[in-house]
Amino acid sequence: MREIYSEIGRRFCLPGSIAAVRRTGNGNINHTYHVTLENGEDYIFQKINTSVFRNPAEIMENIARVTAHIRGKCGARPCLGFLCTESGDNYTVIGEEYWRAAPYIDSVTPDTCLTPEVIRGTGEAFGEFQRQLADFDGSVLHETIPDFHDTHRRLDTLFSHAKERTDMKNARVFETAGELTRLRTYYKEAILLSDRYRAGAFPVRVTHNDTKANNVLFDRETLLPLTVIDLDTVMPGMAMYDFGDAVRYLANTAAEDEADLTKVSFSEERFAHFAEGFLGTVRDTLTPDELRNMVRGAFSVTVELAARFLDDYLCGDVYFRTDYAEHNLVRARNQLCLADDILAKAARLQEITETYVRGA
Ligand code: GN1
Ligand code: MG
Repeated sequence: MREIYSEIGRRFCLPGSIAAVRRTGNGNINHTYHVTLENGEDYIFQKINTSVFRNPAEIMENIARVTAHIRGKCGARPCLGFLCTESGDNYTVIGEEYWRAAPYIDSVTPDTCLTPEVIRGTGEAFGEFQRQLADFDGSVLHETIPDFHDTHRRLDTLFSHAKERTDMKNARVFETAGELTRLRTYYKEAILLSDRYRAGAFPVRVTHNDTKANNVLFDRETLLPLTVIDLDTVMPGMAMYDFGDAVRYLANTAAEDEADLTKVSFSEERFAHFAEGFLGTVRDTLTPDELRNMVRGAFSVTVELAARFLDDYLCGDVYFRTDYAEHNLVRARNQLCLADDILAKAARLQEITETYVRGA
């Protein structure tokens, strides 16, 4: 047992000593551990990635505010919240490391049970989260990662890194020439929404900003959604990107890092189930212009992720967790393939969203 876990347990005043610790979760950023005490109680310990989140105290302040706001709205469902230390902080610093702890919620994630009901439930959960925050004043939130979903800036950053690395004759940049060309072709279409957002064309919502399906926990027995997790990136943002990021992940018939591109496609069925859950929950609170741009949101955020993965590949894999040398390149190719398929199916996907906007 590493001493650090016991120290974390002490600081968060856990009722007993630790019996087991195992790595859990499939996040690309933070390190998450499932901790069991001698008395059988389960907890989650998480080490915050401080090279991604430069100011962890600010994220934890955001989370405290957001969870306090939604606490009264959770009904019988568990409400996400981190434990506090004796001094009342919802995180603790050990050496250079920032740690937080929460009671473990026994659950499953859609990754492991992608039924139509679960996909619809995922849409409802993210929609509900957005509704719960509709009366929350986003201006009090810190921008934990500035310009997080500024697709325009993400693409420009990639192209400028590509240029620098071409000048440096970096091998990786030559390997990715084809992907860079494809991203240039998508540039104009992909930056449209974030440019309009920046110009004030869309309402500023308080959004989750990382709506991967595995950020919703479901009851093991009933398969009903319990809670949304991973609130690190809750910030002011666009409704279309929360929708888009969710379907980018969930409607992909392959994993986000599947290397065999013949397995990658955008499932209209899964998209429809998610749209039904999400739009059914939020459509009354969104403007017609937002509702019209959901499919474009899916395309834009998929291109954005392709750009982010490729950028990380060029920069030497400094951001996302990678398991092998080409991991980020594989992810970028996967997302480009998915973006192609979204474009090819765009008209049909638009019809589907319109059905759920009308409330069928
Ligand atoms: C990261 O760590 P995880 O899986 O929650 C990333 C998201 C990406 C996602 C891609 C803070 O999220 O933006 O969509 O990987 N989070 C951050 O898998 O950059
Ligand atoms: Mg996340």
